[in-house]
Amino acid sequence: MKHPILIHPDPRLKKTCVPVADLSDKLRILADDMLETMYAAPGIGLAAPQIGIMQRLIVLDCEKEEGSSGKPLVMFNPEILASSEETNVYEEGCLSIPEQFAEVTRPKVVDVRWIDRDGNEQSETFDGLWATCVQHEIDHLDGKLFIDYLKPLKRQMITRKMQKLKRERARG
Ligand code: K2U
Ligand code: ZN
Repeated sequence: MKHPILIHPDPRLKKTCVPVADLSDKLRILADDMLETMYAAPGIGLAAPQIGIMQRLIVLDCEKEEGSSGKPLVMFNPEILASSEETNVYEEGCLSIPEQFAEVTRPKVVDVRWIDRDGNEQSETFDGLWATCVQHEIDHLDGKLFIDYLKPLKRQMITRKMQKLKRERARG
């Protein structure tokens, strides 16, 4: 099922999430719900705190080739083991900060280790949009948003726009 996505500012988006202790069918169903929510947004990544679940779980699918069946990844307890010196600039957005975009500089290549939905440890090197996305999602697990990389004035401007959006949505 689709879950509502929390909108910034929200204290749950600033908290550090707890590691997943034991995999369960409940957590596997949650991962499937997160993929459904992500595709419907549409988005290419989603972190559990964005739907109010304060656990270290992210999903991503950055396969953008038309017609490709997509390559959904489910990552429990993802960790960045190494990052390249070389950086990449990407105009990022966030499903929790709708319609706002800004350039963010991040390492171009990252080595990531995680536990997959079958409970097996995986590790892979990501480059390009996959690298940007997996770093954006892991930041969410540590309560970090892409606007935290911006100058204070720009961040405040975006936060004020989101507060206005939330007031309007509350009025229905
Ligand atoms: O975590 C999220 O909010 C989903 C993000 C993931 C993302 C942000 C920036 C750069 C890469 C991934 C996006 O809202 S998904 C929307 C999107 C779609 C295509 C390209 C970039 C962002
Ligand atoms: Zn985001």
